[in-house]
Amino acid sequence: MSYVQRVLDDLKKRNPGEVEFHQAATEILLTLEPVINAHPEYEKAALLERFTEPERTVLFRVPWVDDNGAVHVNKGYRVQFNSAIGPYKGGLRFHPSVNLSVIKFLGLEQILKNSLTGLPIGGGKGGSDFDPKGKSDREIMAFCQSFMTELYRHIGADTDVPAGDIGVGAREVGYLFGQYKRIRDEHVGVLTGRGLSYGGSLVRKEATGYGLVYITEEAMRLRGDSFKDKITVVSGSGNVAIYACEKAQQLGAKVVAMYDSNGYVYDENGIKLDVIKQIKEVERGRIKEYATRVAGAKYVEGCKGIWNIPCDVALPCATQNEIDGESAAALVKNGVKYVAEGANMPSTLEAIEVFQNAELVYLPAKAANAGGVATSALEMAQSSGRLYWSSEEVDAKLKTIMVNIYRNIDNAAKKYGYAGNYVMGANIAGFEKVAEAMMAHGIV
Ligand code: NDP
Ligand code: 2IT
Repeated sequence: MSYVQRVLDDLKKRNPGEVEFHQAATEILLTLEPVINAHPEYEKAALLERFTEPERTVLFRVPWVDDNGAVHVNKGYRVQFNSAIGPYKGGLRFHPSVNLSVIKFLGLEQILKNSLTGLPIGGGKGGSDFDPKGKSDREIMAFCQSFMTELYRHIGADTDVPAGDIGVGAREVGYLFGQYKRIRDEHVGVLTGRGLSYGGSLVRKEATGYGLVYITEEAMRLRGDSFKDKITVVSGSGNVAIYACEKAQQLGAKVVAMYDSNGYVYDENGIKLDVIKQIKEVERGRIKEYATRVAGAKYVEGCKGIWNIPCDVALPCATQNEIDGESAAALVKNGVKYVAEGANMPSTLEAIEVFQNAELVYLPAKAANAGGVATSALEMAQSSGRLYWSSEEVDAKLKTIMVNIYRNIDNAAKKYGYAGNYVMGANIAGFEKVAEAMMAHGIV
């Protein structure tokens, strides 16, 4: 049995029931075989065993009081996965589906994603099974303050720098930062995605969605193609989805559908993003509302049907495993040309196989959505330098980073004889740098 296969089998045995973690580890480890074969010293140093075991896992209780005086207890997590190339960096997710397996899959992905940005950031992830939906601002604040009252002792601007993810946006980052600053008496860049009035970076809010479109645009450009008139489906209607839609539309795409966890809207005239922003960013409402406000648009209950809509470009931007084998086959049958992942692990292993066996460009999450964390690293640089860059400067850096990521994953895939396989390319290019740093540090 190969070293890679043995590590994967052991990982499944030693982390029973962690299905999302097993899925991410399977997708990553099996593609690393060529690098491992080229470096027999890695096995002697138990490099993969160390790479797949978090350096530290923090689990904690988060008690809080709702507006009626009832006491609730949620679970809090921070997985500090790998600090070989920089301080732990990665978002916090607040969603009822959060558990240790979800945070570990996200953390493992984050190590390689952060490496691909070319910036000095290690991998981490955290969150809670708290559900922000329907909570008052005071309840959100109470929860965030309680969460940070434990988390503060584990993080720091040079140790571990959290940010947003599902259910954690500008409002939550604000409350988390306020509590950190109050406890530690330090105004430092300990969280990214901060508001512009207290150390945030221009373009961070837009960065994941914009970056997703920039890397897809580069893949198109090299094929003599562009976003112009491309029928595009974007899943989700949160931070990543909204700014992916915005940039795709600026480049001439026609985005015809988006969803939230209840159902999707289809607008053959092209989604009116100002209406989506009003419903989602201002009112925190449901996407169903869109069909009552825009003539000609229709709402369909349930999410899965969105992938049956014929499109040239699919940008999954909601959550893990939103595209299964069947949905992938429907997209391929309808002639999709580009699939680029804004969400983390939105495609099941079966879906990835369908995409890779078809004639299309498939850009996996850790490369395609790296623009968010890359811009977080730019925010860290600005915090350390105690200065601000203009939006033009940040946007230009983001674009360069995304183009470089495309080039690096393309080259890595070619180097090992897998041209066009960006899953191989992204995993290998991300892993090589982390592996080199870990070897340099000795057995730690
Ligand atoms: P938001 O909370 O802003 O938006 C999430 C969106 O996805 C909402 O529309 C939400 O619908 C939908 N969604 C969540 N869970 C489900 C589900 N189980 N089924 C269907 N729809 C669902 O999060 P973000 O936009 O920040 O994150 C979206 C994805 O992008 C995640 O996978 C995240 O890990 C990834 N990502 C985020 C980055 C960032 O900078 N924010 C960076 C890189 C990746 P509803 O409102 O109904 O719950
Ligand atoms: O998945 C991700 O890359 C994020 N949620 C962003 C992490 C960050 O630190 O900006």
